Amino acid sequence: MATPLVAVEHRTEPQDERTALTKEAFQRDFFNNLFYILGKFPTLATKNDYYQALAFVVRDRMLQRWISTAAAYTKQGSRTVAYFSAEFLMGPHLGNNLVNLGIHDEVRKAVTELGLDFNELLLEEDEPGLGNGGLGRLAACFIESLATLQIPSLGYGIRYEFGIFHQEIVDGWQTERTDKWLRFGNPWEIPRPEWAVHVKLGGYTEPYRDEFYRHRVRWVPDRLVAAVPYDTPILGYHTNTANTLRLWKAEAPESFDFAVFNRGDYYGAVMQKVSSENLSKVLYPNDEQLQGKELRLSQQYFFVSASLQDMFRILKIQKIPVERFHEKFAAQLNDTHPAIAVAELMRLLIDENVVPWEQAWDITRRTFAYTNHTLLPEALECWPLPLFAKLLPRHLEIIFEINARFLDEVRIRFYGDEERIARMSLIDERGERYVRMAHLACVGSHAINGVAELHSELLKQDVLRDFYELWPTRFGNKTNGVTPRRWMALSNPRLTKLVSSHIGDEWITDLSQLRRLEPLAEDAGFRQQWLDVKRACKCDFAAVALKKTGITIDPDSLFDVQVKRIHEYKRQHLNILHVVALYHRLRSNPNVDITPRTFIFGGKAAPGYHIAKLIIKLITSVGDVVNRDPAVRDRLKVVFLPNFNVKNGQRIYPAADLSEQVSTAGKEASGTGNMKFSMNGALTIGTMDGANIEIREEVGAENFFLFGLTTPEVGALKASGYNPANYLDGELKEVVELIRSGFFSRGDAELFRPLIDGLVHHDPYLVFADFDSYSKAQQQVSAAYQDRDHWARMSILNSARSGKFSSDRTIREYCDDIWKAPAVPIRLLTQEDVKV
Ligand code: H2P
Repeated sequence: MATPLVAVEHRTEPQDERTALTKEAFQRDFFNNLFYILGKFPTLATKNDYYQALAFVVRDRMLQRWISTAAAYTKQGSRTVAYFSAEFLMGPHLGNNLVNLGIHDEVRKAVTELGLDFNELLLEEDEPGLGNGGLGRLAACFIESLATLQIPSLGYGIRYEFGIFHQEIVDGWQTERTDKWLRFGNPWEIPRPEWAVHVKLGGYTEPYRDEFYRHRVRWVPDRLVAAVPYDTPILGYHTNTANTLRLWKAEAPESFDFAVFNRGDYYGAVMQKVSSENLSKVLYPNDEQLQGKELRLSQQYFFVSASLQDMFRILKIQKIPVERFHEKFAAQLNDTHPAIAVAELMRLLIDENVVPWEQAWDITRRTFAYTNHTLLPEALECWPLPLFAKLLPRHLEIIFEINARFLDEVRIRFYGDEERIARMSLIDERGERYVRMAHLACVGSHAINGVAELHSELLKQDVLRDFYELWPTRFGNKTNGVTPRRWMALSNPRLTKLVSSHIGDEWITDLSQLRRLEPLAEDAGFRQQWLDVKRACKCDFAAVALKKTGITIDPDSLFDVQVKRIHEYKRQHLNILHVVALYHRLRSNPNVDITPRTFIFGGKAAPGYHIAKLIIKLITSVGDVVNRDPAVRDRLKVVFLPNFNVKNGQRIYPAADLSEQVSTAGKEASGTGNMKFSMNGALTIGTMDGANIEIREEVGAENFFLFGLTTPEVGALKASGYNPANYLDGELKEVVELIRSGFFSRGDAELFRPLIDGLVHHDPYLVFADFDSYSKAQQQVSAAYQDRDHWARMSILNSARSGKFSSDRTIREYCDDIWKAPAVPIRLLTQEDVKV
């Protein structure tokens, strides 16, 4: 009998040769994979080969769950959540799958016994960076929670060949490199070409009569693209559920046009292939001007159409009539990127399944729900009408019809209010005409939500006010959350061990149990252990920072961290102005007593967003001066960690003492990094914005450093005619002058001028107005950090009270209030069960 390698108490179901994990089986399979899948032997094998050999061992153990899950759903015709998202920022799979299978530590041991470095193998995985930031990462947390809660679900998105660019810092500037994540293959996905579908584009429409003499419309496209699904199993934590992330790759329907080739035009013959494949080639970075980007709209339609066609295929297999589409599926629109789904489902029902308009509309509305993620007006998608008409002529007709019927409803409700009709129309008719995707999403959904309390309120009062007045009951809030499996269990094993040794490990699936740590905050021994864990994480991060930036940082200094997309509303410039203020204080009075701090920044700027890139340059330039200045005596350090992504995040959150959440009030919809920090015991310095408000409510005002104007105060100040120059005195003035003088740019007084002049003359995000309040709050932080014991207490309480911010809680709310999707427990099948 082979010795069992793994204690898998949660496995109550049968296992066989392939799925049980004994040490012998592990080693056998590992080398089998190296030989038979990768075709390598140890002398030639690279680290990546070993990573892949390991990944395939793990994948084998997942497939039994995946097949069992699919079989159960198919048999039972289970109600299924379809999560539509143009982004899934998954992060590396291997570590997470090991944690969720419950075999992480055992596999680590087995790998180490083979003489290999387990951590090095984990780092070999090129993470699928198929998202920009919070929105894509939220989708990833959600599908993991759905699986953990055993809710049947499918994530639908795009398999971008190149994900978010890889950021390098060259001479202090961001430079973008193509993200070639598929270079060495992807062991986690299984292509399903047998389920490929065709997506139409362009062309024209024409009326016709079918064989029953019914009026119908035919769409004659001028292009067809094949959409091929690539499936990735998504494991629940310690459950048998393995759901599916289905990402679409674009291909030419015929990879080679023989007619053209025979005419001797080789290049022309492959052109179609090239142009089709472009559709899933690259992820668009945020904050790029997209209005006229035909390829982006094509991408959105491509994945939405493929996904809806796939859902019809599933209905057919399960013998569910199309009229019951909305009973089988609850589809969530993650922002407006997939909003075209409203028109596409209508088209599929009416044109392809001959469902009458009223019934089709009823099905459509009952199927979709829409989540808004931003209040910034420039981020609300609008497509120029001519572009839309050219690419999606049939959808435009359908949208016009939806709009006509919708505006009739508005007219009756709000008699004589023509302005309201113009505001609410799906078509923006002021000047050049646009299709308003947020309006389409609202009209086509039975539920609309924001992602934190304040954000959901502001949607009702501001951006979507007219829709709220029309349908108040459709609006709700679902405060974001993050998965504790990746963001604690996997990324912070030390803390996980400490916590579990005191309160058991149920908190991993019921985060509210962390509350049981509260009494331990009063236990001096526990506080010391807590600080020891934090220090060890800081040492780990210091090693990473040294390796990636060459900068040595002191693990005993306060780690003050801001990691997120670089954007003016997120105000990384407020943070760096404060760093300059501290530096200035130090230089003006070398004996000043300051709490040693390491300022850590990370985040990508959209390649075309010049001011954001200049903010990065300012951070790195300040760092260059401060880090080298002997007068500072290492009391301040500034690190810009390049290429912030999931992998780097996993090392940063556990190491942070202070979490910077400093957006202008009313601008950050929620934030999710704020939650990851707090869970891992960092204290927050933040404004009354997004989920910060709820974090503060949970952890207690005394464990949170609040500053800045509130949303109403921001509104009032702007209404009264904000003049940033009025705030330019005292320390702020000196700081601005120092930057202006060229001190941080080798005497070049021009370099930062666009940034500084922008602040002095416009400052749309009220950096100057909040500077003083921020600086005072930072002084409180410094003072508080001096009392390490008290800091430990606050840190423990932050973590203990972060239970609300588990994505399990968020997903439960979506399931109860919107999706009405019950859990379906899975019984594991063996190969015997599924033999033909
Ligand atoms: C966005 C919002 C965040 C929100 C996240 C998820 C678009 O993410 O701005 O406030 O938490 O969606 O709902 P991000 O800025 O990180 O790209």
